[in-house]
Amino acid sequence: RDQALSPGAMVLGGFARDMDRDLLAAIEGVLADAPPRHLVTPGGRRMSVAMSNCGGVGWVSDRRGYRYDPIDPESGRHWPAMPDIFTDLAIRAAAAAGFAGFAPDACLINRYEPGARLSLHQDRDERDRAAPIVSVSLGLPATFLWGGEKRSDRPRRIRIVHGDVAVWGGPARFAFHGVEPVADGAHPLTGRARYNLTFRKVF
Ligand code: MD3
Ligand code: FE
Repeated sequence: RDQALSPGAMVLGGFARDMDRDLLAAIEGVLADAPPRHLVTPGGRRMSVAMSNCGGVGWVSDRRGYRYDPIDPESGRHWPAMPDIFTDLAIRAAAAAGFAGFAPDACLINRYEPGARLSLHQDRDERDRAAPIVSVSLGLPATFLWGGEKRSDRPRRIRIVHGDVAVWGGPARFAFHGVEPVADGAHPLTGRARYNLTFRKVF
């Protein structure tokens, strides 16, 4: 069930499955301190995905732009600490995909309700361009759109289910990617929701 998608990019099928309940409990803990919110893009559009963060810095967007900020602008406090179970998983997944020594300092938590989507984009707000990104999916299934170096490259569609972990770095680090609108449904552990954790080394 592992899939090498292109040099530097792979899906580790079910890599996080045996920890799903512990991961979801840790997510609940973080979200109790930093509730998920629908950020606004610099263009003024409300994102359909609700987001929060844990770790040293968190990704935020508003009318002024995108940035990594050590402070949650909603609360004025630091983001919650990254739970050890998150850090351990991210390091193990990166190593399994060939990126030894990954040291994430940020974890973005994306919550998708049915219909929520992420349009095609690149992740390029991170200062450390050598580190990979690790993505953990829980709850409702999704279809990743996996493009190329150029926005106009026709994306591949990749089905991602509960417990799958994707890792991309090296030559795949700046590929365009997105998530199709999540189909309606209910997952036994998350209900009508999909969670995605993305681990990054920003600084
Ligand atoms: C990168 N989140 O938060 S990465 C993000 O499901 C984000 O919420 C996705 O993209 C989510 O910035 C998880 C999905 C992904 C898929 C294919 C890729 C990232 C990729 C291909 C190349 C590079
Ligand atoms: Fe992304």
